[in-house]
Amino acid sequence: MPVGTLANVKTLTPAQLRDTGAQMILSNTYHLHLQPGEGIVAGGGGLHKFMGWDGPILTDSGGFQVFSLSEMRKISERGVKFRSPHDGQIIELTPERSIEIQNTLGADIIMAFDECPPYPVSREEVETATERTYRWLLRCIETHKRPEQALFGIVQGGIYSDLRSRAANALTELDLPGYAIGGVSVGEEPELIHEIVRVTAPLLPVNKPRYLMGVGTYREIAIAIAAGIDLFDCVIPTRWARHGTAMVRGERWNLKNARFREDFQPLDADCPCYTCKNFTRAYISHLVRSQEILAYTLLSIHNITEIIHFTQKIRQSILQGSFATDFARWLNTDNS
Ligand code: PRF
Ligand code: ZN
Repeated sequence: MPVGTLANVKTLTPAQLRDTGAQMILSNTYHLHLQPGEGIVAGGGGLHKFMGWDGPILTDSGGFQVFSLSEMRKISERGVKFRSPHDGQIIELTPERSIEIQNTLGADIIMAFDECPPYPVSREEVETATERTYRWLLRCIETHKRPEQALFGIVQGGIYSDLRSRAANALTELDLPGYAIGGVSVGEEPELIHEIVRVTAPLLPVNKPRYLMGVGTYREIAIAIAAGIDLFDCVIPTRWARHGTAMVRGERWNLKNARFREDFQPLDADCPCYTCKNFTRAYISHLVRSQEILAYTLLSIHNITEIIHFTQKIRQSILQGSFATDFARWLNTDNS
C-alpha cells in the first residue's frame, strides 16, 4: 500500500497512482482528524469520494502517529492526550474516538487503536503496552458500528517472542477479519525484525490477511512474505522520490549525481512505468536539480511501480511454486 497520509499520495493524481499497479492505499486517522477533520471528509461523501480514489483504502488508527509525531503526549488506560501541532489545543484519542473517527472517514479497512512502544525499552514497559493494546482492542470492537468496514487487530510485543505469541493467540481467538503485526521496524536491527516476523506471522490465521505495518525494504518484504505476510505499507518509495532518489533494481540512485547529467537512457529500460517509457535520466536529473515539482511526480510514479512490480513478481513465483529459488538472493539473511 502506498501511503496517502492526508488523503492523497503526495505528488500523484489517483489516475497516475492507479497506473502504477497499486491497489489499496493507506491513510491516517491522526492527520485527517487534525486536518481537515473527519466531518469535512464525511461531508465530501467519505474518504473514497472526497479524494477521488475508488480502490480500497485502509486507515491507520492514530496511536502510532501520536507516539511518533506529537509532543507532550500522556498515555493512560483511557487513551492518549497530546497537543495539536496546528493550534496547541489538547486533543484526546481513545480506542472509542479512533474507531468513531475511522467509521466517519469510511475506509474499507480500519485499524485497532494500539500502543507501539519505542525500541529499546524495558520488557516491563513492552508487556504493559502489549496487554493494554489487547484491552483497547476489546473497546474498539465494542465501539465499531459499521460491519462493512473490516476492523484489523494489531499484535504488539516488541522483540519478545513469548509476548508476541501470547498476543497473537489472544487476538486469533477474537476471529477478526484480519491481523497486523505492529511495533516492528521502530529502530531494531534488521535481523531482529526478521526474527519477530518469522515467529509472529505463522501464529496468525492463514485464511485472514496478515499485515506487517510500516515495512519496508525489498529484503524485509521478501522475508516477511516467506513468513506468511500479505500486506505492507511504506513511505519509502514516495519519500525517496521527493528527495530526488530513484529505486532501480535494488539500488538507490540520487538523480542529482553528475553521472546522470548526460545519461539519455530511461531509469530502468525494463520498467513498464510511464516515467521509464517517456523520460531519460538526464531529463529527470535536470528537473531534480531545478527542484521542479514534476521531478517528484515522475520519481514517485517510478518508485511505486518498482516496488509493486517486485511484489507482483513474488506473487507469480508463489503461484508457480518457484518463490524460494527465484528470491533466494533476497531470502538469504547472511548479508541482511
Ligand atoms: N501501530 C500502528 N501503526 C503503525 C505501527 C504500529 O505499531 C508501525 C510500526 N512499524 C507502523 N505503523 N497502529
Ligand atoms: Zn519506471
